[in-house]
Order: sequence, then structure tokens, then C-alpha cells
Amino acid sequence: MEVKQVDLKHLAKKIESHQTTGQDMDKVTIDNPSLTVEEAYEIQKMCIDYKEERGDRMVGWKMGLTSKAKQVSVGVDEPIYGRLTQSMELSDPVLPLENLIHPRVEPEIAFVLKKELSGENVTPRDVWMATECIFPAIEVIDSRYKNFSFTLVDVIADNASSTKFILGDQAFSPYHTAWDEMGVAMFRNGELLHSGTGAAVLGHPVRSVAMLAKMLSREGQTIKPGQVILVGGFTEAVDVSDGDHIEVRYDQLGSLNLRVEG
Ligand code: 0L1
Ligand code: MG
Repeated sequence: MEVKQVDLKHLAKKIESHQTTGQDMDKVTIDNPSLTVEEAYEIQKMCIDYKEERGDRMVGWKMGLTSKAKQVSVGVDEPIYGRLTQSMELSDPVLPLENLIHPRVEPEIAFVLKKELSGENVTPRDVWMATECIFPAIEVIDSRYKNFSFTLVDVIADNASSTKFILGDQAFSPYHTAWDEMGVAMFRNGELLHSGTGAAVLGHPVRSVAMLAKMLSREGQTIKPGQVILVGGFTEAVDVSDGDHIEVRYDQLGSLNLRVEG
């Protein structure tokens, strides 16, 4: 039987164009069922290369599927990572819906490093020694796949649904609070929809950064000083549409807001 050679470049070009135009698409695994996790990460990287060729710049990483509930929903027992670029960062608390398909928002925090982190044996202690500061953050995810439905390989190839993110204006010391105990509450148009704590992120958000370093070491990559790391959602994600106002209240850190505009 002839084995079909998967054209990773072709798939990357296709996914990247859907990321840019905000048109939904069929899962790539429908026509390419043999695609592996490693190949999906190669596709993810190629998509970023295409964005960089057009002037965008990689600024960090996001961890996804960091809660048990999300891992179960995709049938995996490990998180995934995606790549963040400059054009994904919102400078104002406004989310334009242009070129988005079915966006959802998640309350998160972001680590910013002062030292490189590398290797498969990075510990929470190593992460603390390498961390400059922590920001409250909101991530906007948007799967390019129809009905937000995908397999593990599909979602990795689609950059772990990375779309937009916003950091608070105020940075906090890594020693400001116990980040696993810190609570968040997410409101949409004044209604409390979800609340949770940092423990939802792999037991403690610091573990998410250590896990990212470990996963990147498999492809010979490191987390660089100055890079932002979105650690994963503290609660379930919430759908947003034109006119919505999202407020995330963080214990001890104040609030972050996002206004959604069509
Ligand atoms: O940030 C996340 O946890 C999302 C990862 C990808 C899965 C999804 O789109 O829900
Ligand atoms: Mg997230």
C-alpha cells in the first residue's frame, strides 16, 4: 500500500492563512490521519515563521490544556504549548472581533523571565530563580476548526488556539502571593460566570513554566529572558460576542477588563 507523504509546509500555509483571515476550516487530521504530535509542532513553528516573514515577532509562549478538565475533554494527560507573537498582544482593553471565528476568554497570569530556562530537569525552584515578574493576564483563544472541535494533533498545529492576550499594566513580584491559592472570578456583563484558583493550573502555575521548559527541550528550544509565558486558564473559557464586557477580578492584584467590539 502506498503511504501518503504529508506536506507539512502546505498544511502550515493553509492553517496560517485561516489564522490570518479568520475563516474556519476542517480539521487537518481528516485528510492526514497519520500526522504526529511532532509534525504538528513543526507545522506550528512554520506558521510562526510565515508570520515573522511578514514582520511579526515571537514574544513568548502559552501553555494550554493545563487543567484536568480540559485534558479529559481532548483525551490527553499532558499539556500543550503554543507560540505568542507581538501582533497577538492587545495594547488596549478592547478586543476587535474582526478576523476572529468563535473567540473565548480565559483568566490567566503570565510569567516574564530574566534568565534563560532550558532542559528537561527544570524545577519550580529554577523557575523562581529565573522569574523577573508576574502579570495578571487574559488570554483570548479561537480555534480555526469548525465548531471548536479538534484532536490533539489538530490543536497543536493550530498553535494551541492562540489568538490574542492582554497583560495588566502592573507587574508583581514572584513573591507577592501564593499563586496556587490566588483566586480569580470572571464576570461577563456583570454576571459571575466562573471562579477558580491557581491550583487549577497543574497544581501550581510555576509547574506550568517548568513543564514548558521540559517540553521545549525535546525540540532543542529554550525559554529566553524577556519572554512572556501564559501559564494556562484558572477557570473554564467563556464565549464572547459583540458588546460584551469581561471583567476578571484577581485576589490581591486588582481587575482586568476587556470590551468586545464587532
Ligand atoms: O489555552 C488553552 O488551554 C487552550 C488550548 C487549546 C484547547 C482549546 O482551544 O480549548
Ligand atoms: Mg489559555
